[in-house]
Formats: sequence, C-alpha cells, structure tokens
Amino acid sequence: MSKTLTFHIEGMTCGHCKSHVEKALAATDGVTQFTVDLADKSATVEARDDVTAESLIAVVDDAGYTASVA
Ligand SMILES: [Cu+2]
Repeated sequence: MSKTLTFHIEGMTCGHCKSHVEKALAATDGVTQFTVDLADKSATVEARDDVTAESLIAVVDDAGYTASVA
C-alpha cells in the first residue's frame, strides 16, 4: 500500500534547488513517485505506508529547504 503526501517547501528559488529536492526524495527509501513544483513551492510524494510525513520533512530539511505538510 502507498499513500500520497503533499508538502509546502520554502527556499527553492531556481531549477537547481528543485533538482536538489528531487535528488533527496529519489534517494529516500520507500518513496515510489514524486513531483516537485518550483513555482507552486510544493511537492507531492507517493510513498510506502510506513514512510512518515516527518521523515520526508527531515529529508527536505537535510537538503537545505524547509518543508511543511500542506
Ligand atoms: Cu536554486
């Protein structure tokens, strides 16, 4: 089973930032699919049920951006 989580992300200013976030999500165990929207400052993440919103927020934070549940 998987679930879809939507986040608001602060700090992305260009395509480079977007790809930073994308790389971090791609490297995260349990993340099956995602889209990052630079203009909308958001990310939609499809992940295994055992992946928590908090852990994904930590992944984005580690990449240098600030995520919150949208
Ligand atoms: Cu940038």
